[in-house]
Amino acid sequence: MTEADRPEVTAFVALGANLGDAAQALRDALVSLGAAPGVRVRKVSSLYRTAPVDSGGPDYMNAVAALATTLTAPALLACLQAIEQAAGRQRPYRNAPRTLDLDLLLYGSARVMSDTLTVPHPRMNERAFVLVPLAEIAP
Ligand code: PH2
Ligand code: MG
Ligand code: MG
Repeated sequence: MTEADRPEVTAFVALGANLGDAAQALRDALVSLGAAPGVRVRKVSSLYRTAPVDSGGPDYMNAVAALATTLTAPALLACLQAIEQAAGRQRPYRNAPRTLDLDLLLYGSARVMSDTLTVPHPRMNERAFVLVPLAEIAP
């Protein structure tokens, strides 16, 4: 099956940032996502200002987007990581303040457990900064 033949899958992505102009970073990321081949942005939550959880630094801006994608889950992950890299993402230590974090929450009803990807996201149910925006667009 070529990519264009693949059925569209609904995927949910959490967006977060707490360095620089975090709100603008989220808006830019949504534009990049919409421009990526095989990805359409279907719905976007409000932007939420949230206190850091298990990390330091400034408040975060968080949001969740619903995508329709013909990419496989690993290909979508690679796309998210490329957008993080383009936004100057660095990973000096776990949960370090970041210019942009794009986490794949759900990929249709798929369960994925590989060395590089776990879906559904293993910590999404513990995180109000994910669940509140997710409930806004997919109650
Ligand atoms: N992301 C984390 C750790 N802590 N806290 C908030 N408020 N928002 C986040 O996006 C966030 C966090 C790890 O990815
Ligand atoms: Mg994260
Ligand atoms: Mg992440």
